This record gives sequence, C-alpha cells and structure tokens, in this order.
Amino acid sequence: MDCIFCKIANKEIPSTLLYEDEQIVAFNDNAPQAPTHVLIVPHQHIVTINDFGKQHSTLIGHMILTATQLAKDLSLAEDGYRLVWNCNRQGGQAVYHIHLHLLGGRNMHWPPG
Ligand code: D5M
Repeated sequence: MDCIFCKIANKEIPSTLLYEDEQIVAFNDNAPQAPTHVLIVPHQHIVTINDFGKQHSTLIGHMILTATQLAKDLSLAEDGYRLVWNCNRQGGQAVYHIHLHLLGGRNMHWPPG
C-alpha cells in the first residue's frame, strides 16, 4: 500500500521517532504548525476517524494517553496544548491514515481556522 504513514510506521522511510510500541508510533510533523507538533499514528492503516468502531476503543485511548504523556515529557502540560483529529476534506485531512496531532508551545486560536 502506498501510504506515507504506513511507511514511517514500518521504518521504510525515516522520521524523528519520539515514541513507539506495538500499536503506535509518534514523530515530529515535517510541516510544523507550532513550536511542538507531534503526530501519533497507529501501525494499523485506518483511513479516517469515520472508520473508528468499538473495536478501536483501546487503540484510541492509547493514542490519547500517549499524546498527554508526550505533552508532559515535552513540558507542554502546564501551559497547555491542543490535540486535533482532522477528518476528510473539509476537516483539513491531507494524509489518509489516521493521526492525532499534538500541538504546543504557542497560544492557540479559537475558533480554529
Ligand atoms: O495532517 C497531515 C500531516 O502530516 C501534516 O501536518 C504534514 C504531516 N506529514 C506529511 N508527511 C510527513 C512526513 N513524511 N513526515 C512527517 N510529517 C509528515 P492532516 O491532518 O492529514 O492534514
């Protein structure tokens, strides 16, 4: 499958790996939108968050807990940060393999653009 995030998760192409286990990898976004911009990505190829089902509950929880732990490790927790899932065209999704964005290190805007 020609999927950039499958290739990163399989180490076929390099990334700045920050965390990995049997379910997920986390690495720096290559077009950062904040001083810290990390992507949490499952090994499993899931196209959009519309494809989440109850069978993914553990994975979803694991992705969120990993993001919040990374936020602490990267000293973002006290000042705050943002977690984002983009879904499909109007949601701004560019890579069709789900990923959770962890953004921090600056003031975030609300409403988001
Ligand atoms: O976000 C997709 C994100 O993926 C976007 O912020 C750029 C990032 N990206 C794309 N290719 C790479 C590689 N090779 N390394 C690191 N980051 C990458 P979306 O929510 O789909 O708009």
